[in-house]
Amino acid sequence: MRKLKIGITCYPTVGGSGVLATELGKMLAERGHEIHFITSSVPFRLKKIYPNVFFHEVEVSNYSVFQYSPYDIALASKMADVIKEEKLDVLHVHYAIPHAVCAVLAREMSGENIGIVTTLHGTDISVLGQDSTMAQAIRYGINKSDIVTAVSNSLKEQTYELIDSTKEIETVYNFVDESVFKPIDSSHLKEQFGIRPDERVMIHVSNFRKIKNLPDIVNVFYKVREQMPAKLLLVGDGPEKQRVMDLVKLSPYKQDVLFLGKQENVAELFGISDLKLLMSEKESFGLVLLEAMACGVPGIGTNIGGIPEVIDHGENGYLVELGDVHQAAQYAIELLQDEEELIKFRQAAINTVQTKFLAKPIIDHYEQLYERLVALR
Ligand code: GMT
Repeated sequence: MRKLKIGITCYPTVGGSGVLATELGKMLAERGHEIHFITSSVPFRLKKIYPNVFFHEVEVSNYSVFQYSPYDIALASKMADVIKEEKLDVLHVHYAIPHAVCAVLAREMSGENIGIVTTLHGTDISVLGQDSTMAQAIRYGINKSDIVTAVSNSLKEQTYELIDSTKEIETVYNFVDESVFKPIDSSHLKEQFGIRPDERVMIHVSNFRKIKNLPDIVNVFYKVREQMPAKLLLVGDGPEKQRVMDLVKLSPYKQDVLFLGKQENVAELFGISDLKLLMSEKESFGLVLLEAMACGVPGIGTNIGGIPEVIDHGENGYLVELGDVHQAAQYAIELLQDEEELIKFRQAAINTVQTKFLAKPIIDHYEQLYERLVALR
């Protein structure tokens, strides 16, 4: 395939959509494409230097007349500049609001007939799609994009339900970089965290928003902890963190819940983990679940959104109804007490990633979408 100039816009801070967009950009760059990130800061997963990856910072004016700084206008203007100056072939935006609308505006401003791909990630539809101040703009961004993808079938269906649009939406699953997320022996970390060899380790990684249902995670852990020695690793930061810390302080098991904050090398933490918990009330996919599975850590997740497209119940993890802490704990206890079964689940988790969510075929798919767009112009 010929090498393209691809603009990528995403939220550059911690969050699944930004992670996915950045990993995609890096892998496209490794295939020889020229990548232009147009974002408010350098995407946090963009650690390595690539000669063909460029960063265009969106700077927002704080002019005193503005009651609110117009980020969306600044982003659209920057996109238009980059489209023209860098002669982009494609603009791929992640998360509908405001990125899809800004891309459409930027195409108009630039006067160039550039192809726009919009990838829907989750809360841009499941939360904002129900917000009357946003729904119309989301529909506009979707309808005016040339290609729209969603990260799961569930999100695609939800988009049709919530956003009155007839635009064709293709499911392109999230993927993991298997050179980073793989089974790792990081057992030395156990000692550093004060985890004894006889203790099981459960892990949750997120941005600690309300929809992640952190109290359910902690309550599942307490029930497990009543039955066996165990530790819970809580990785990440966000608005709910203090509330969860306050909750944990009251527990007799407070010593067993470790708040690790934001961590760079999550794969190493998965290397010491036996089970991943994701008890969210909304989750279009659950990228972090996939990252855990790639490292050989099975998950227990809610039967919500795209999670059932990642977890095969009873094979590589378990699904429970939203809020069913009791059932989740039951599954966890059974699995963690049965070493042979746990090994089977660990292997099944790795197999699922290998067969359904490997980076290569998914990046191929995105490349085909770009190629289709470029051929039309
Ligand atoms: O909810 C988050 O953690 C961040 C959010 C985002 O949009 O940045 O994640 C969404 O996109 C991820 C990548 O596609 C999905 O794996 C998450 O399931 C999805 N989050 C929700 O739907 C709540």
